[in-house]
Amino acid sequence: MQIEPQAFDRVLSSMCTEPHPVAREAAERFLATNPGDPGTYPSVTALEDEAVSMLGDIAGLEDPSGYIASGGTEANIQAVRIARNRAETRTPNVVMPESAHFSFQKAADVLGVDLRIVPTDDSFRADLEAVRSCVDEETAMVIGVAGTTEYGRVDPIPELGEIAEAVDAMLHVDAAWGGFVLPFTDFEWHFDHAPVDTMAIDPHKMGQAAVPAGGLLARSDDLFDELAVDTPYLESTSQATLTGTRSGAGVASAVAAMAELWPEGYERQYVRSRNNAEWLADALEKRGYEVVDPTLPLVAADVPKSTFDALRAEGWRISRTGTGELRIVCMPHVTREMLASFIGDLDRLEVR
Ligand code: 0PR
Repeated sequence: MQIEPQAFDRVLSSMCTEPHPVAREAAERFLATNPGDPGTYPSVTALEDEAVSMLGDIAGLEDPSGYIASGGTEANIQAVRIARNRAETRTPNVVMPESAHFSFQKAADVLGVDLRIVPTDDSFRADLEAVRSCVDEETAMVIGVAGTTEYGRVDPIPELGEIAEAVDAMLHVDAAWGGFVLPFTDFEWHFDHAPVDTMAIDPHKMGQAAVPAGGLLARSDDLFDELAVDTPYLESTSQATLTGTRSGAGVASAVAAMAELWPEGYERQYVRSRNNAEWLADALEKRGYEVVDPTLPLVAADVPKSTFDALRAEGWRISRTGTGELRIVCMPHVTREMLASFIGDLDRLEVR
């Protein structure tokens, strides 16, 4: 039986993309390896060290600890787990803006921490006053997002770091999507800009690696001691990952993509994506739609549900924000031609 995968030519909502050819090739070669068992598969373990070191370069961290996770969800869950295990209270809380990804809800549920969700301000970034009044001596972690899922916004990370430090809490930055474009912007988002303890940064999103390749980074190795469990019948003595058997394909493909593209290739891609986002925002504005100004290559616009449905019926893979705006992510596979054809369909199908 032959089932064709989804073609990318009408996919405008995904935060994943077509893997770079070198990433695809590396994934295939390492399909049968398991970095969860370093004693048996040492070559993929060496590659994983390489991946973490390159993620450290991207995220301003000189001597990084970390691993290649199954995705941003696992990285976020593990970061919250580190904070919970380090907390001295039995009733820790975690504070995050409402713009943070739903994976933190899973984390809070699985880990039994109290998740405190604070509003965002007019620019869709964490409201600092709200964060300040929400933290207390039981706050184990403050979360900032560097590239939000819905609007591509970057929270004020240095200020969140100050708030976290004041109550002795950890600071986690979710750069799962933004991490591979932010180095080419002026935003302050990484380990060298703020007292960041942990970060999610996913090669399988803007990093052009094959799925599954998420990234979890930590400022120091001892943070992972919080997660280590003994592994009696493996040659390695402990494991800090959430999953056991893991994808060597994800690890190899992350290394291949980063070795090929960091930094110039990613920068070229960022410029293409940004120009596409600006072109699209402009095209939508000219047609009278209210557009959320793109700060990273992600465009949201107030397009009526009926028009949205007509475009979906035409085969466009598009999605909507929680408040109903059309949302388009300018990933590497999204070309100007695709966007022009999308706008052509919008003109033809729009319901006013
Ligand atoms: N953090 C942020 C900021 C994210 O945007 C996402 C995923 C995650 C964490 C979780 O990452 P994983 O999905 O790798 O665990 N954001 C997209 C979303 O949930 C992911 C996505 C990817 C959606 C591909 C659609 C798609 O086709 O909407």
